[in-house]
Amino acid sequence: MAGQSKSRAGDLRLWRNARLATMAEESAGLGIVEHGAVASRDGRIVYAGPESELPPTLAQGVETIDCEGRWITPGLIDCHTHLVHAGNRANEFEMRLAGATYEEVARAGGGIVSSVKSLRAASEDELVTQSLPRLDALIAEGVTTVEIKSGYGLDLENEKKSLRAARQLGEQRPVTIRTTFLGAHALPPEAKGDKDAFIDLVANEILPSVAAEGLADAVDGFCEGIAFSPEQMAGVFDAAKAAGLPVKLHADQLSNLHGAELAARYGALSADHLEYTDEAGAAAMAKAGTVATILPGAYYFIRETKKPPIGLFRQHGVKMAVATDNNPGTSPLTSLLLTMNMAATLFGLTVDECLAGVTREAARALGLLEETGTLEVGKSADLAIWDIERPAELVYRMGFNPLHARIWRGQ
Ligand code: DI6
Ligand code: FE
Repeated sequence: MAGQSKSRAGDLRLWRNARLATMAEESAGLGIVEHGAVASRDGRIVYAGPESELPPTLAQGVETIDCEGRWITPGLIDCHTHLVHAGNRANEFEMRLAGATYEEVARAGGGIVSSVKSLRAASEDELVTQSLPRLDALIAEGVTTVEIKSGYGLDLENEKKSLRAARQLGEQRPVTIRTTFLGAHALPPEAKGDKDAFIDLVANEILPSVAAEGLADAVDGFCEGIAFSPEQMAGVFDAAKAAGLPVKLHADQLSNLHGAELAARYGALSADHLEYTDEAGAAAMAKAGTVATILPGAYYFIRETKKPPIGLFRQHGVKMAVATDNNPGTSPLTSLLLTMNMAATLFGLTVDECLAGVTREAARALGLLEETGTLEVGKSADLAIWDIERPAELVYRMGFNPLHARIWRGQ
């Protein structure tokens, strides 16, 4: 699979006899086209609409795929993952099941710090090798774009190693990888409890160096009592701004520190988790156009009971993305299909919201809406073709994969 499948120029391809969920914003609901066709040239969509209106020039001498009535959606997008990590924390999971508290787990060497230790001990190639099966699990479900955060390195060398490993994954598989620098994820042991000094290091040394090497497409942080304060995060965001990078935030996951408002104030692409976000936070996000990224895997896995305020997001017109949050501590989840089911079952998202959340809104949360996330002319020909009768099946099933074919950049 390596290498050779990346962008072959000059190809004109046509997928016909399909039902489309274009997810185009201006169309109602899923943007359904019952007797549809999609054409691509050089990896770009040149037509998506009714087959009867296909321009004749696109119908002749073209490599044609008969979809036999199957559904085509945009390729899925997982817009929030910590997919590059080393080892796992199944041992902690067992301890917790046996009744251990978070503190006991931490004292036994668990928590984020144990993942930091494992990541620092792994080479870049080992990280790639360990992360590929997780990426492949996503790809097998029609995912064509994945965001990957650093945040288990927590020093210059290891943060860069993580981001390079993430970029390497995009060279080894036909998938678009977007990298996010999450230096402000946790306090590493060598910081000896001094959060301000560590934030200073992240903002003034690690971030500028990561940005100068072009290793990150965005900057994220964990704004929480057990992590960093809004003031500390603002320092990191100022540095991101100076480096010309957009920001995102893990906000209001375990308590309401008004992270959603902080994210909105910085014009963040997204604020993520948001279980404890209040109405002021939702209103601020709506005004700033900051996407709410809903992460039901973490909510489920840590047995959180406070649900994100979906009603407020709807009321204020906040766009919602849905993602796995794949990470070894709070969401060891590599199925975006199951994630949609969780978002619907646990939080009451509709089928349309779930599907928009893993396509159009996930693209928006990555600043990629011009590039992917809907079936519209000019965008990358990233498609998922499904053996289903109705789109709701993609949300309804648990642990079943109806993917028929997956197209990335027209291939
Ligand atoms: N929020 C989370 O739930 C994870 N990171 C974050 O910012 C936890 C990551 C871990 O435990 O490894
Ligand atoms: Fe996360």
